[in-house]
Amino acid sequence: MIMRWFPNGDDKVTLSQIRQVPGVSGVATMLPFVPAGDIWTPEQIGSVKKEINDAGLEMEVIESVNIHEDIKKGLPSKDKYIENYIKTMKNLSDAGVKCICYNFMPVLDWYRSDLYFPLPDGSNCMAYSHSYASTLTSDMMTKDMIEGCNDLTLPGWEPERFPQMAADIEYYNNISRDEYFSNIKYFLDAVIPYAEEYDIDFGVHPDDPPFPLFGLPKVVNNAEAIRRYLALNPSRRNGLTLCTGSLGANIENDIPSMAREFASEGKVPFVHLRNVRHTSETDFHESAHLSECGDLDMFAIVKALYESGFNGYIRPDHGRMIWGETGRPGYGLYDRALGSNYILGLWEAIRKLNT
Ligand code: CS2
Ligand code: MN
Repeated sequence: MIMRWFPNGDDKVTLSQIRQVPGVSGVATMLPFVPAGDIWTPEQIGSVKKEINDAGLEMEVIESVNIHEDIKKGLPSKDKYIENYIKTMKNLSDAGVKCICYNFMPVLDWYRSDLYFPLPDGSNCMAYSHSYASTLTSDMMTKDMIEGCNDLTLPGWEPERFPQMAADIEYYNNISRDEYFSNIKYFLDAVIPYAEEYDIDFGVHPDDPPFPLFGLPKVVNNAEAIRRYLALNPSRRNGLTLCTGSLGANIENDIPSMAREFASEGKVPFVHLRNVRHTSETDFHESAHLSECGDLDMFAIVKALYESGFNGYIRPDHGRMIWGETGRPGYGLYDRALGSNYILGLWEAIRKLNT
């Protein structure tokens, strides 16, 4: 069980706080100030690793090493950025990293229409309204996200992305989903042999939310798309980050059955466990992790993982803001700590009933 943590003073939650959450042994982290496409140097990686290890925690998971837009677009310059990506993988592997979570979403990494949606119990959480999102231009969306970020970077909304967003959207509107999948395959075929050599599992993060915005191709939004993605390169290293909240935003997705299918193939190195409550077919807010607080059956999901022999990393993903905490939306300490221990409790009960 790990928690996400942001280095370089870019997190209000401290490593010593995370160290005190029972059962949490490490963090998923990243270098937020290295632009996508640049090499992460051994020095940069080493200093973050030292800080994490000195706090008594492990750094075995990176979320994310972002993919340069030229790779996603399939431009000739992609080879240079892929070469850099492989160098970063080597440097991470030398530092003991075992898993890289990344995404292949064009332009947008994730989006919520409300970062501070109030819940009846006085807490707040992130929420999504598809009809609202559909009225926005990319500039309006960016403005909303920057205003809501509480002076912390929002992962996936790094300022370097903003200037070319509108032009990028236009670019993707002119390529087909098949072309997009061939760009993914090109990337996977280049990096996965090195993932094998460097002993690193790749876990692609699903599209969040799983509904199309700005006419952009959706790539990892249901079981069929995941099958297609994993089949692009058959190595076990080409895996999935099973994010229950992202996939669960589409009520048609059966998360326990996806967990069973992909984890039993050994293709799930990393799981993001969180719950969502739907307010309509496309609209939802995030909720506390407990099954009864949302629409997902956490017991069924954890059981499916257990029974499929899952032995990767789990993090509680997003949480609500509770007990007056302020900070990066989704990434407060308290609710994620509660969520992690609820999940660990489910895991212990299922394990003991099975042995
Ligand atoms: C998402 C993403 O899971 C999450 O927290 O908000 O930012 C996710 O980290 C990336 O898509 C992974 O590449
Ligand atoms: Mn996630």
